[in-house]
Amino acid sequence: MTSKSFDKESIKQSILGKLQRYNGKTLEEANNQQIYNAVASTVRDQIMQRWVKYRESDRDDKGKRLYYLSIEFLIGRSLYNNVLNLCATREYTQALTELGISWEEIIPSEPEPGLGNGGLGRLAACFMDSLATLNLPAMGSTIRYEYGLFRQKLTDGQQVELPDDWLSNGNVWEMPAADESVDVCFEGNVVTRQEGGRIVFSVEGGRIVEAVPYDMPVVGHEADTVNSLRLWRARSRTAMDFGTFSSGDYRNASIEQELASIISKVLYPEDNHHEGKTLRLCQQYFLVSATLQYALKDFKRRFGDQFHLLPEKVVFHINDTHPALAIPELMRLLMDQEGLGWDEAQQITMRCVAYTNHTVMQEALERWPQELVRRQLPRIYMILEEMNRRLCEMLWHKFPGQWERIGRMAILAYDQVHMANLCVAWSYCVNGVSRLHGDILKKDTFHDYALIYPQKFTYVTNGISHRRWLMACNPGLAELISGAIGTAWQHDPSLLEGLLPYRDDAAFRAEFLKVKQHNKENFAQWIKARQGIALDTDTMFDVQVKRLHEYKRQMLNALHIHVLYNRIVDDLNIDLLPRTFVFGAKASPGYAKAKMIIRYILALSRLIDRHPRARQLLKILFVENYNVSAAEMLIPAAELSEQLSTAGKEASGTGNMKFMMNGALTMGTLDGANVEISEQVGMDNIYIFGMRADKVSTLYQDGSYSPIGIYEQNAEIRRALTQMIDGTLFPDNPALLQSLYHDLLFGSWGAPADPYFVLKDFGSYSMAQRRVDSDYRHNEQWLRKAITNTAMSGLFSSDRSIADYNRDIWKLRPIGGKRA
Ligand code: 26V
Repeated sequence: MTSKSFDKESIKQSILGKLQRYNGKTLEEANNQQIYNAVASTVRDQIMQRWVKYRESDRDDKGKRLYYLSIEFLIGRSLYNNVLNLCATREYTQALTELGISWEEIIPSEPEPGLGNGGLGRLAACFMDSLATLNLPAMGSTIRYEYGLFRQKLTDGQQVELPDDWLSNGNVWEMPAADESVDVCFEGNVVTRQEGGRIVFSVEGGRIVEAVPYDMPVVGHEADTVNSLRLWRARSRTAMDFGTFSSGDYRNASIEQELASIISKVLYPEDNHHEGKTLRLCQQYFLVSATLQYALKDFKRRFGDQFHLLPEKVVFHINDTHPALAIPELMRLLMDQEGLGWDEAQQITMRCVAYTNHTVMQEALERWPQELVRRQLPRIYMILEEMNRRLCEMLWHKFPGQWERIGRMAILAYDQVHMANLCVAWSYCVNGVSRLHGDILKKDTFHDYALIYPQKFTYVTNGISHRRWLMACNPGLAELISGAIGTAWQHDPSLLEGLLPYRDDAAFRAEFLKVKQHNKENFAQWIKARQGIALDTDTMFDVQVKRLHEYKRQMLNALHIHVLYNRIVDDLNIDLLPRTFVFGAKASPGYAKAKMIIRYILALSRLIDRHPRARQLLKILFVENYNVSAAEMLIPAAELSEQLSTAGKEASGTGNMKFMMNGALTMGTLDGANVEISEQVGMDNIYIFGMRADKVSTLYQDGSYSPIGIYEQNAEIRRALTQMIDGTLFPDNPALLQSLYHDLLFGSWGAPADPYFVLKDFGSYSMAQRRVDSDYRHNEQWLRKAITNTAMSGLFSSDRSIADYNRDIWKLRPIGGKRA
């Protein structure tokens, strides 16, 4: 890439020119925000040129297109990644240096789009990066939430939520496309009329909300492809009623507008917990209706009304059940708008939609009250009824008399709309996100469906963009790797395996350690500036970062630290590896128990800090407002990666892959993708502990588990648990953690005691941690293990995931016949 626009001099000139034109400022006068804007808009100019060119060539292309529908896209900041994918890092870095600017100064000025809760949203973002890089024609589609996931503050030892006003300074990377707006209709009444011998359905008197698209370019790495991530914003079509306005009734004049725009106002902060809020249902329908209307329009521009071609030319991928209404919406558009009959519309729809499941947690399964759906989306509800009627008729033939089974499999049952059944019954492919998860879907979650459609079920193990999660966030390691094995791994990360022989190279190991040490110091500096906390970078960095959830078992980690603390207090001569335990986690605002666990961790942290000997050996850091940018600072600095989920509960995990790639060793259960990670690196290079998924599942089913026995036998556990409620942690309010204590030992509200087997797995976890303690002291051995992890991580690049999806599910043709 040596085009003139990327030579250092013209980059410098255009940055200075932007500052002058937009801000009337010289470089010396401008602040970091203004410089960021100037730099970003020079990058955007480059992307725009390519984007226009790409879309021109793509406009009339007759190939198949993917629409990746997701209620969340957790994209993170764009500037550096765009520069990286344009292959202009060297030129930009030089230009900035000569202007006296560093990346570190300007990058933080980019607001982070927090349009996702966790794994599912981040996966969607990594997938967009890989799709463009592999030159696969795809559009991501989501909602342009005015407020992303809340900002987390830690105040007085607990989480406080603040709004995330990410758009307040504008978004350099988006382009509104108002001319492609569409109407989405809610409520109203279904009316029928006869037209040429058939019944035509329409909705009258509905509430119309305008969907306005904002597009963000997604540049492939060293690729010509520039795909789009489309963010839909809700707006009132009727705008302001000026009659009402001028009569002085300001409230009523704007009421329509407010009702409409509320749909894209805020991202729901629930992760893995279905609440059934009306507005959430409206968000889901808003997203799918807008996307499908656009997709059909684009299809018609290319192929007219040859709808039988649709399955060959379009695939809609639904990321979990949140966009499941895409199925009845496609039926509606094909029938009511395009005039197809039911059977034809059904045949087409069933071949156009594929579905990924991301969780087996019961509380995350989406079920909507039938009444709610009927009221908000009357025509969609009608279609769901007919879909359900036909489905149950078919099931009746397959399973005569088995009412209970049919009830479990139905779309409408017990006054609820069952979104997962809708997806499984009507998608041509259903996939899990790791091998274990795929097996559990077949054997358990969708067992009934797997009996009749075994060929529908598959799995594609998740992946991460090695560009963002290694090349961009850990340039030191990327450079070290390229110095050893060349740069081809950047295109084909499976080549990282070429690092294996370097385990025996003492000089390489020393360099590897140096990079890690540098990253630890870098992170320590960053956290000192943000939270005022000083870290000892000579201690091991042991990290657990992910959403706070009982099944992820932050509690197990905390309890273990608590036990270590007591050992130190008791034993003046204890020989313990000094560690910094890092946590980062947001709790859903309504998830009381998760918030309680945060309080426990913060209280432990205080307890340790106040003990003169304990604080020499242990430190707990809770990273405030953990998000993509924090992860990019922290993961390269990590040495131990905590992946502690109760086996069978974590569908895949993707944080585990990021840590592995950056040379951290995994401490984990045999859950999700940990299983495949352990196979990649071998048991000598990972710390596996705890019950297996099958054991967990039998123990759960037979209800034989009681933590009381463990409590009675294990004095260390007993002591830590007692201290939770005896005033050791909260002298002024000893009962604060009472419910946490009680739920672990006795259960509550009909829930069993310790439902995620924290106490059950404690012993095994504690043993594995002892092995870490001893192994880390053998520097050379540890480094060999760390290098092995990086070397074997190529399999977990999202480029591999996307290639799998494309081979097995989508079957898109790469544009320009390049990579994929
Ligand atoms: C589910 C729900 C349920 C209803 C209400 C709101 C809400 C919001 C988000 C979700 C998604 C939870 C599922 C999720 O994020 N799963 C994670 O997906 C990752 C990518 O496949 C995977 O690595 C994690 O193991 C899995 O927990």
